[in-house]
Amino acid sequence: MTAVGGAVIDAVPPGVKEWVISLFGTADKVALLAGMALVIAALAALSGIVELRRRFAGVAIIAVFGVVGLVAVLGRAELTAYAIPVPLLVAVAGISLLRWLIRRLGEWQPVPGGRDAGAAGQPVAGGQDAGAEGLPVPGQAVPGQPGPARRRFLQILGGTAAVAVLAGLLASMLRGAAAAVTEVRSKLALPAAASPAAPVPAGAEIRLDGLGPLVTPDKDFYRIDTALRVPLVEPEKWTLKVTGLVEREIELDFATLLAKPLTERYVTIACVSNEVGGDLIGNARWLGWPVRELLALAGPRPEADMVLSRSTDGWTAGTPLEALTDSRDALLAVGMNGEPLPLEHGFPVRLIVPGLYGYVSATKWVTELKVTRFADDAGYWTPRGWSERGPVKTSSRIDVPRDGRNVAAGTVAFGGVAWAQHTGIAKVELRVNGGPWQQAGLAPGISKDTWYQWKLALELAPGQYEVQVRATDLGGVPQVEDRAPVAPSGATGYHTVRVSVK
Ligand SMILES: Nc1nc2c(c(=O)[nH]1)N[C@H]1C(S)=C(S)[C@@H](COP(=O)(O)O)O[C@H]1N2
Ligand SMILES: [Mo]
Repeated sequence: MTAVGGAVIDAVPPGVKEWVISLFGTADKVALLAGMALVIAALAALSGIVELRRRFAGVAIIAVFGVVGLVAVLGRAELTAYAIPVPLLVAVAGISLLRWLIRRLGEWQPVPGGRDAGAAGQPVAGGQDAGAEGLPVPGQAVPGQPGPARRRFLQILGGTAAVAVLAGLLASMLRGAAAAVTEVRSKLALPAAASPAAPVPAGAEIRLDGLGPLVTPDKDFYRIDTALRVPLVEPEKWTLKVTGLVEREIELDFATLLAKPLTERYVTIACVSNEVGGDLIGNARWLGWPVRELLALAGPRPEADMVLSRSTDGWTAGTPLEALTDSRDALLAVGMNGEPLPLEHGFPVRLIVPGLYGYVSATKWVTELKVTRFADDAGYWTPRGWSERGPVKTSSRIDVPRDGRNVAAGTVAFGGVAWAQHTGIAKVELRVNGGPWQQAGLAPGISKDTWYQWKLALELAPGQYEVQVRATDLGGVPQVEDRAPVAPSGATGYHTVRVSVK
């Protein structure tokens, strides 16, 4: 089911996926799985009805579904040998269950003639095999059997129970594997950074009710990926290969990585799917080995201009080679906010690149860096309608007061965040009902690679107000006013909140 779900995720047009993400937030996978459970239940019911009317017609439906499952499994990059028989076994079990139920039905419930009985007036369903299998001949009631309504209820109950047991077994297997990796993670001690993060400057964090923390705790950090279940990667077995257009291919294991002099930096990462005013953005302290040092060992060839990083689940990102070799702190990260990466955030190793959207840079569960060219390779989202390059767009957000709030007349405190990773923010301004821009108080950022908090107190008399925010980066470039949707390269436009002052 996860394989079919993955294939669904891979196949749906980006627009639909974005719509689903916006509908369900990051719980979209729950919706997908629930939707698929409904589809499967409907297919099962359909198979039963069809099979009852025409032998093997229902079996065919299940078989087709099994083949679809098999194709989906084979199409997944996280393919493991044990995954192949799963859809086949499920299909065989489904077909056996279906035939068994139909036979029971034949025993219990004589199918009345005429429903689908054909020219001869013989009952069709159950009829053909009843003789062959020595079952009661349809048309003759079997004494001592429960009534039809109760029978049907019992069958449904039995079928549901069987499915639930199977699902439970599968779930507990997965949970067991997750628990093992969770255990390894909890015992893992990360080394101290050779190059620690500079301390957070005094005043960088503005205290204002409703304004989130400057550093996002792991548990609140947004999560975006195509993985239906979190890839479980044991550090012991993890390796990273550097391949492609390099002088020397390199293979790195986890112990070797931890023995390198590590760098710790605050970096704000954002999703290209983040709407204006959205929360698919977070700021964390990442510990890792600079990617440029690894690439320097491999020696990229002069014609290379891109690194295609690949995750254990087959997902890929295409990052400009330059962003991984210039002076910015692009990291092969092992730590997040002082702990090993959480499983959902890429344990044991992911990429973090300041200044680029996650879809072209932040590969979680990373296992390969292929040095290549944009002309020859593309990351996962590029052929699905997203830009080849994904530099973060300068943006700002009003967090306080929230859109649609009622506030008391007088001094109203506005606050929020602004970001232009790797360029930095110079100023943040607010305007009320399209009036003149007023400069907000900008807190010192931790670095150019992180978001900045800002605050502005406005005197507001009773009435309706529309308040907008805009940021200007340290190069003097203001954020784009024209509204653009998230696809293909990130949303633009001013975040606007409406407040009623009473
Ligand atoms: N393996 C893998 N890594 C991935 C993705 C993915 O789908 N699979 N999604 C990327 C995207 S689109 C974003 S925005 C970031 C999000 O990282 P986070 O979930 O840790 O916040 O991860 C990136 N890394
Ligand atoms: Mo993203």
